[in-house]
Amino acid sequence: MASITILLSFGIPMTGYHMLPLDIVEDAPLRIEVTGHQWWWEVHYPSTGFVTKNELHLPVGVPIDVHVSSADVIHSFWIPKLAGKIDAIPGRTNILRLQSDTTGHFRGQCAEFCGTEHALMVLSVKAHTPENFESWLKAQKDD
Ligand SMILES: [Cu+2]
Repeated sequence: MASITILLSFGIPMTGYHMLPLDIVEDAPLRIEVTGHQWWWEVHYPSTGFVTKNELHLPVGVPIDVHVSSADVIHSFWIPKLAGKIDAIPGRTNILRLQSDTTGHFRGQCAEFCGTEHALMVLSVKAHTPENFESWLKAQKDD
């Protein structure tokens, strides 16, 4: 029993660490909060306070922590070109670290059947150069 406890105490933290898609950094440069709703995505940029609907904007070349939750039923946040799926669960926040290395437009899709309009629960993802991302943020603040 004692040897199992010792092995687990070494094994679990290391396994968990290696399952992360990107290295841990002290401060993620950008935090984006995504909440699933039947049947749309709410995307909140805490550093600015504004919200987009069914659109996620991010700068290329930097790791981003996406804090994923749900307002109603279980959804699954998935941008196939950028990262694997992560569940959006009511009352819980799951964190997905992702990074885009190219500018462009990507499609996100809810990957968990969540009701009659599940298939329409699409997220439009735009990866900007850092300069264009700052311009986009500024334009949102000015609106
Ligand atoms: Cu769904």
